[in-house]
Amino acid sequence: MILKIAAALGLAMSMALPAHAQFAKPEDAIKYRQSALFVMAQNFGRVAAMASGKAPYDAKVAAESAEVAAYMSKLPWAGFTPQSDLGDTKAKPEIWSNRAKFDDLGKKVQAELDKLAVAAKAGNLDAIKPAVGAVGKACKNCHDDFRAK
Ligand code: ASC
Repeated sequence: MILKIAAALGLAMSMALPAHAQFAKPEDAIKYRQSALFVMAQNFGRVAAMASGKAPYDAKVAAESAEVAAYMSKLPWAGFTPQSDLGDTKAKPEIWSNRAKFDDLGKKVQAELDKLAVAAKAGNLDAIKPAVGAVGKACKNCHDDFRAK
């Protein structure tokens, strides 16, 4: 019985991984956040290309891509762990010295991607366009302060 409870607890904790991500080594944390940001950017970029007319508007693809981007935007932040400021990363030390501002800007990206996902789900290209602009601005705001060139 005790063992079963322990096993269930262990399972519950492992399922909570994205929110309380633990990494075996700093390189894993770096890879984790870069991977999440890459998948996020790929999906956002697909919608952005439609918004700018570089790609034909496909409502279904736009909705799916925006939804994936919005979901992915929840993940990278857990990868900015204390020991992962050094290594193969463009993350600036300011992330760790000014974490509150970094977290704020990260939340803004998530909020704007959520709005984009709503617009894309509604199939409204006229609403998608400004939402894409707002996401791009939110990305840039964070990069300006916290990503090395
Ligand atoms: C993207 C992408 C970024 C942002 C940034 C916005 O599509 O990959 O990093 O938008 O260029 O300024």
